[in-house]
Amino acid sequence: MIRTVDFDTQAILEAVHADGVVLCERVLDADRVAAIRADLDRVLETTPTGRNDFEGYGTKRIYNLFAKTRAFDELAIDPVLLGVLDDLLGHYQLSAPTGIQIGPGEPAQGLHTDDSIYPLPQPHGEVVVNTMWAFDDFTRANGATRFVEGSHRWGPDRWPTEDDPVVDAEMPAGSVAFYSGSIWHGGGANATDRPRLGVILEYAAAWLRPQENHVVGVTPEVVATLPERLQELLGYNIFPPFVGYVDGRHPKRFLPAP
Ligand SMILES: O=C(O)CCC(=O)C(=O)O
Repeated sequence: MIRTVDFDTQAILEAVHADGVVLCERVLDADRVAAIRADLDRVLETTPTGRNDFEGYGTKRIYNLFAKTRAFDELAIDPVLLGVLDDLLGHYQLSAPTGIQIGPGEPAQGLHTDDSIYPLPQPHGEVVVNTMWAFDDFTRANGATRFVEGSHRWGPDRWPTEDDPVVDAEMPAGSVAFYSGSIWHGGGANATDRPRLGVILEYAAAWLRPQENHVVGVTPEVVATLPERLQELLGYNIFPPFVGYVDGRHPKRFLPAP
């Protein structure tokens, strides 16, 4: 069973270091869950299902999230969350913020690690940290994310086998799972007749290219209206001393006046 802790930076860090994954239950109250859900439902109406096994043929993915909804502007810069990222990643930006609605009948996604997309020699320090926010109750039956606890410490020569226990991140709507980019995990099978909705806010070290190119995806006019910290997380940042400059200057200087 995955450990559950208070929504507290130190408690989360301790558990992620030890197990690679931790749950914080009911961080969002029912009204906030309902409001965010309603806006995601609007977006999902025009969101296609996946194109391959990894995305899931019966699963809808809301890419380019910050161009489509304002529902995550506050959550993405929540102080508890940023405290965790400050410790684990130092300088970072949003990598793959994505709504994931696993449809009824979808088989389990293959287990994978989120940081394996970067061709870095292993072992390496933490370069990716992910959060999965639940907007339905996550259950074993409806496709709760599955994790191999402790596998964030395995290194390059070990893959999950049938002998490795896989645990389901069962959590009520409004909860969040924090997990290391090196932990083996995947979406579960949805054996119910209702979809399961979650949103990953995934962050990567600022010296890496983020999975999604937010600078192209979210217009400068929209970015200009957002909190400054969120602008930085969407690519308008500098990794010291000067990675990310534009014409020798900080990229924020190129945003229009809000
Ligand atoms: O939907 C989930 O529970 C996890 C999905 C996932 O890990 C991914 O698509 O990378």
